[in-house]
Amino acid sequence: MSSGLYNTHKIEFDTTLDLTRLKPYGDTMNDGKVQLSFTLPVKDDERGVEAARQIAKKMGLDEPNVTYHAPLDKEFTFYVVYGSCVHTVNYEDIHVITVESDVMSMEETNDYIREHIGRKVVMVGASTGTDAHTVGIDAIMNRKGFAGHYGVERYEMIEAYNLGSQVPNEDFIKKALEVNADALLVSQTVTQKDIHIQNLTNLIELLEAEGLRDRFVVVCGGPRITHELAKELGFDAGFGAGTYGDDVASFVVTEMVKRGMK
Ligand code: B12
Repeated sequence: MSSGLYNTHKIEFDTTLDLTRLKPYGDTMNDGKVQLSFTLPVKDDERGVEAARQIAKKMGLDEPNVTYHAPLDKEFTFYVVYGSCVHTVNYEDIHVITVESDVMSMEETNDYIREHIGRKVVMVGASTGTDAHTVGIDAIMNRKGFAGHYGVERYEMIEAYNLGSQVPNEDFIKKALEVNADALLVSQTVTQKDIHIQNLTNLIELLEAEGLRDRFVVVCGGPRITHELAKELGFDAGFGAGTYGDDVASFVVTEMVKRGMK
């Protein structure tokens, strides 16, 4: 409807939240708005922009708009595309496997260890195989910790050994035996060509071959690690992005008590 000079016609948006047909949210419910960035191995010109637009459309973005493009070098261009995702998922049908343990503070974990285990818990951690990334394992282990959460080295009742990066699985196990470890903490960041799966599987196979698997609580973590994947590979737990030392410490000590490890 219009009145006078100005058009006061009100656009009606569908604002109903239907969790069986969940879509990204931009400004209004169900608008499906997303922003996507990628690189194409072509030069930065109008033809490349059209290619980026068509690729976004094929990915399920309605009315894709290339809002930014910049050359990375002569034959590679970076694009940012904005558009409305046409796909939906049924949120009601989604079930994920997550680590089920209450997260305790550092003080609570120390008290729990004193009361239920009665000695220091020994943890050995490393970024194993060829993986050179140390920031993740440091976030979990270093005294200063990460984002205001202390790492396990700071816990009075935990004796922690951080072996750093590129530690072969054989050396990792050797050190764990040498210090009589209770828990192994493995970090894996690089997932190209599924190298993390090969490396994590190899660790479990080595432990099983030596009859050592049940001697340790074995957990892994990294940006592309899920609890479900970790369980599938034979680990006790897996932790992804946003994990803190307290999540890991709480899991390890409660798991030890559950398994009667003294
Ligand atoms: C810093 C960095 C590097 C540094 C590492 C320095 C160092 N000392 O760690 C350097 C420059 C050496 C590097 C090298 C490489 N990198 Co790099 N790197 C990164 C970068 C920018 C940040 C990673 C990081 O520090 N994150 C911060 C930490 C805190 O997060 P996090 O690791 O996820 O850790 C958290 C959780 O995952 C979890 N967690 C992690 N570990 C553990 C362990 C346990 C036991 C538990 C419970 C939890 C847990 O808790 C942590 C805290 O919440 C990422 C890109 C990015 N922005 O993420 C790329 C990235 C990880 N690198 C990448 C690549 C490809 C490489 C190289 C292969 C590049 C090359 N071609 O040479 C090499 C790898 C060499 C090798 N042999 O490993 C890719 C990996 C792609 C993939 N999926 O495989 C990324 C994603 C970049 C990209 N977009 O391509 N890299």
